[in-house]
Amino acid sequence: MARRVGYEEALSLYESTDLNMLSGLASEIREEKNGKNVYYNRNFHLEPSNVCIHRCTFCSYRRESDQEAGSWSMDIEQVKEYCRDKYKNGETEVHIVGSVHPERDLNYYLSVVDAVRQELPPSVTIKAYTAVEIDDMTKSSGLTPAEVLSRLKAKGVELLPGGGAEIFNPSIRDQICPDKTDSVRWLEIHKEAHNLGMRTNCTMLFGHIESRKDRIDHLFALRELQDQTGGFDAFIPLLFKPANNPLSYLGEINIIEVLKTFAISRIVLDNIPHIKSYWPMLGREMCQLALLYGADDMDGTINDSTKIYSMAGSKEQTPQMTTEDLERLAAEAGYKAVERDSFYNIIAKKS
Ligand code: V47
Repeated sequence: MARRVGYEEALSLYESTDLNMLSGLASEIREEKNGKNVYYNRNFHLEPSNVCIHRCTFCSYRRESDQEAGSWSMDIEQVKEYCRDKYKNGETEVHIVGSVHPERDLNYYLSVVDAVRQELPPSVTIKAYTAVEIDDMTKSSGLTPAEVLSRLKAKGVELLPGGGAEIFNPSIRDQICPDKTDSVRWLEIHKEAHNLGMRTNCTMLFGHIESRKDRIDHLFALRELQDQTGGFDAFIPLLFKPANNPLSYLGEINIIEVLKTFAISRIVLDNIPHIKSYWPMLGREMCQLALLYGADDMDGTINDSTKIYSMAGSKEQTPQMTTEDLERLAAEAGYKAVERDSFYNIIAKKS
């Protein structure tokens, strides 16, 4: 599919129930871009706190205060201890994402990055903080997004994760994350990061109260920014997991819709090189199936370091995979797993 897909065409492809056709179109594009490669890395997450000022109705992870059962907040010593505990198998990336804690400010977030940098070897890339957390840092410091990002970059943050995008439609946002960074600001922060030479990811939370049209609008907004900056490396469709949150009554959407969403994402986002099938959220089987609908990246080994999805009811209650597990999943789908660094450079296998 050499030509760019228009808005109406994207919507009508989404209506189709011809999964073979969608898989074929998406696979053709993914193979043009990435051949038979399925990328993964050796990584772990650091989630410094789950105490959050925002009350997103899809979230099972947040706690209201440090006094509430099930809450945690790490001090700098605990961040260092955590890094020592999790860095075990030649990991090349730490992904830092947490919450918007009512009492933490830019200085704390900079100290976390400092601590991580001191504790881990230089071969470990720091991917840190969503646009929502960065927006909060601008508020607590009075600095602009570009100034906050420059300070984070100076401390060693090289990439931004794609979280906090949810669904850009303001009326859906009003219902699922009313008081949070809006879509204009989310896009502005990523644009600033791209202007500073930082690579970033982007996401879409789907399968809750949004429509297919909302998803297409979201994808088109991302495509438009990517046309301007070229700064996104990967898009991650995040499937809403319904356990233990105010939207639990919705349940989980069906697998056909999930696979179609992967395919449509791959078809519309013709300017974003990678589509990530994030297994801690999808579970291994669905992650593997998404490889046949346009995904070319499985994220990483994780080393049981993220709670966002296990708390929301993912099958993966202690998410960790060996490189052999990841290689097997890719091979069974007819692809070849290759280890990458955070910038999608291939890491040669030691023989
Ligand atoms: O923004 C929260 C999502 C995101 C739920 O950049 C939920 O490589 C589903 O952005 N069901 C944070 N999703 C995680 C994130 C991410 C994950 C993996 C890789 C990357 C990357 C980024 O998690 C939030 C929100 O959209 N989320 N709760 C839930 N119940």
